[in-house]
Amino acid sequence: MLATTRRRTLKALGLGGAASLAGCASNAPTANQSTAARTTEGAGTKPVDVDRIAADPTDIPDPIDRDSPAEVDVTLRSEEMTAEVEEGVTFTYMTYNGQVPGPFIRVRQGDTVNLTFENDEANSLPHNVDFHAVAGPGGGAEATMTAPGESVELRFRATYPGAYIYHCAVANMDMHISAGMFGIILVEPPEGMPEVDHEIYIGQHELYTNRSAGEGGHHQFDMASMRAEEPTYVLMNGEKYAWTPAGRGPAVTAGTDETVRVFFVDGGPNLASSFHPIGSVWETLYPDGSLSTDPQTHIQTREVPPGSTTIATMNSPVPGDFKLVDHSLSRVARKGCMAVVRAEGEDRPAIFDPEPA
Ligand SMILES: [Cu+2]
Repeated sequence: MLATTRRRTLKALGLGGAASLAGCASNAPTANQSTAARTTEGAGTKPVDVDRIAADPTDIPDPIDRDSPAEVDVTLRSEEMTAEVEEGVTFTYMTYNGQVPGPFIRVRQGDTVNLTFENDEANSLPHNVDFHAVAGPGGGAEATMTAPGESVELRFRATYPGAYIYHCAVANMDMHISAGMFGIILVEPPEGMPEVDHEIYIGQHELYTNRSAGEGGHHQFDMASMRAEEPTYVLMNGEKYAWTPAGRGPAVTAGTDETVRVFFVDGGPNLASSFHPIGSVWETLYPDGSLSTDPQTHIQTREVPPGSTTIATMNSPVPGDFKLVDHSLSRVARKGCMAVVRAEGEDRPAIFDPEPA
């Protein structure tokens, strides 16, 4: 679990009410925080508000263990906060609950969601949230439009299953999404989803700044490069190589032959991702996060447009590091877009032998 520092202790995204009574309190994603501030090294950077802006890919609520609808309380809090994109490079992100992507929300088809949306009083801008899982005007965007210091409530029923993006949708929505305001709400079908060994959560998006990738110091958001759709960084979970052994954090680990389900969201705001696991294929894949059809099987690379998701599983019979990438590979080599799943277990030369006798 991540140890993060924050400007203040924040309420974790919570589930309460009927869901808690039904024994589903463990569904609440964790967001344990303390209050100290921290300063990065490096000339020209800004003090950071949080050690890691990258969401922990394993921080996903447990599968729904209910056979009837419930009321689910969810709190999303918009927070503008400075953090490192990579070592020596800072950027002032806009976030839901201080992480990129925002918290993974998990409900069951037919559930009623009681959303509290808060706009941190320390923020400088209005924010809101548009859920693609909401059947209603703007996905809730107008209903949740708030100025700094305001808090509003929205009640909606999750009427159709699937994995859906949620994102900020104020007038400069491309800017706000680019700064980090997007995440996944998963609406499980009543019968649930097949059991797997591990689930992880990855969000890709683009950062548009006034400097080059890797140039030290504080990067300002840059409207001209966003208008031209020429991002400085293309990232998974908000930081360059956020969850890679060679980058900022450890790989996600799984045993050989264990199945890993990846919930992937492309926040964009502009670029589609050609999502691929190097050294493997997607064993099963639900295009666009639709759980209304059977999954495709043995898919090498799947395009995920901005504003959409995919749900895919992978497993490896042999040990090694499996890089999750956007196969538009300049984004990997030049702009920071990668995550790693490490498979641990016994070698199997009959399947893969790098040194045949
Ligand atoms: Cu916003």
